[in-house]
Amino acid sequence: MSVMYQPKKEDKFTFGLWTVGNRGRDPFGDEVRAGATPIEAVRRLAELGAYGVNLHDNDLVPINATAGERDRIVAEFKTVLDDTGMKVPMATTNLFYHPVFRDGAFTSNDPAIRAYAVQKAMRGIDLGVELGAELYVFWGGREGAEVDAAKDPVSAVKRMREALNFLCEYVMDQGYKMRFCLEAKPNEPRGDIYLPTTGAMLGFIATLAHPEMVGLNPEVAHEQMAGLCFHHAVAQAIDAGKLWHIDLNAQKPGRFDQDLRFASEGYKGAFFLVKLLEDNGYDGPRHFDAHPYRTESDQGIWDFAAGCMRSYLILKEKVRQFNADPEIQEAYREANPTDPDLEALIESYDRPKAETLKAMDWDPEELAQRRLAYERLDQLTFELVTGAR
Ligand code: DIG
Ligand code: MN
Ligand code: MN
Repeated sequence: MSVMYQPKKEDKFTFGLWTVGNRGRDPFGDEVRAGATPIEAVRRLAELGAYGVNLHDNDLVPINATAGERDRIVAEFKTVLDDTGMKVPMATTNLFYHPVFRDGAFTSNDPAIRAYAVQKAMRGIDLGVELGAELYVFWGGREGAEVDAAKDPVSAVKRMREALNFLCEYVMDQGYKMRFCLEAKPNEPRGDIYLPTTGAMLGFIATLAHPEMVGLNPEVAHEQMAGLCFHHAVAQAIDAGKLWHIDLNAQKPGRFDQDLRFASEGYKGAFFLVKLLEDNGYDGPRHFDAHPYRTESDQGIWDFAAGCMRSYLILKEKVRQFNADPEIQEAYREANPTDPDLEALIESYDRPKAETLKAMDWDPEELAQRRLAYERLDQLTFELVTGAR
């Protein structure tokens, strides 16, 4: 296999423990494989060239573990991290698997469950800090509704804000170096999930008491489930200075959340996503929130993991070729005419500019005639991504 696409620590590839630990259970079928244990995941991913792993609290520490059991498990995990040099850049709380959260966690109608969820998140934050995480993801998988007669959507947003404001204050009070990343999803497992898209999360962050501590963790499959262009959503996150983490996977349109191996579907979108990340100097983890096909054996888990990283590196090389290709770049320049005087006129307001602009004589018929040679540029892109060029 070409060493050109051999992952290195500086690529910052990370995997959730739950990805290579996935046992293949789905709503219509039982487990099909053992899945990797946390220790095995760290060791095997390190061998493949990954930078680190991420985890939900209960991926490592069972929800019913005693304090002593927790400390023993964490100590053993820290030892294997030290042995392999693997990092834990991000942690998160499982606020969706246990039946207690069946009607929500932070947005549950039951104040006792809301309080328990905040307590569980505080303990998850403590664990993340202990493992070296400086990013903490909140994915509200159960924060939603099927029966809107039972739940007030305005109260739901208010409860999410209260919980996150409380937890921001907790991090500040503890003196932790940690920032939060919000992950959106439109539905599944709830009929509708509140704050369903990255755009909705951006609007929500602006309402928080400490918006400077809260960013985004967009996921490919989740925006695509909403019928949206993922890399456009990521572009807005970058523009807002809020792209602090990202969940990479793949998805067929109109399906349930497939969490497929990165770039295994939608090659063109994956190419433009990698182009956006690399062209804009994204320096966060390239995190794979995906899992092997249910048809895979335990050996296939590592084919999946290697494939995620290799596919990213192949697309990264395609981006380099695209940016260096004279014919493509000439077509791109033709598609992006510049006029420094006009651009200066409209990039910021003052009254003289407004009066100059209002006095100008535009002919929309003439403007409409300008050539847009997009067919040629799109064909060149197709030929580069497919290797024909
Ligand atoms: C699912 O897309 C979510 C959970 O797995 C987790 O909270 C988050 C971490 O990336 N993604
Ligand atoms: Mn997903
Ligand atoms: Mn995710």
